[in-house]
Amino acid sequence: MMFLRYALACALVLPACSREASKAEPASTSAEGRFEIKVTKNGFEPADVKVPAGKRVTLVFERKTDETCAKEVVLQLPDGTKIDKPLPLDTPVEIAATFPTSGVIGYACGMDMARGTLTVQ
Ligand SMILES: [Cu+2]
Repeated sequence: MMFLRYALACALVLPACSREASKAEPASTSAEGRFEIKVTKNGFEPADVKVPAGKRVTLVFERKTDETCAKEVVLQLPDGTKIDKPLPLDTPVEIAATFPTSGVIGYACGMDMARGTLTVQ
């Protein structure tokens, strides 16, 4: 007599992928001095933002699409500080700065393809 024994004991239990999606950040209370710039498939919108000279301002970048290469923003401040920040999808990224003198300051994506400007006045 032959007994064939098949042991089928392959049970793979994959743990469910749990996402840590909730990270509550306290929103700034003052809207004044905040300038929102969205990244859409058209690029930075609005492409030019007017900001006051000599005042502390907060630029709030928020990328709203994956159809863009602008997944980071590169900006050089008047004092020479280079800011290079990733822009995660649907996440506001704040850059606080003071622009002492009027003029036009350009910024771009990491590859310098999508561009926008700040008009300081
Ligand atoms: Cu780019």
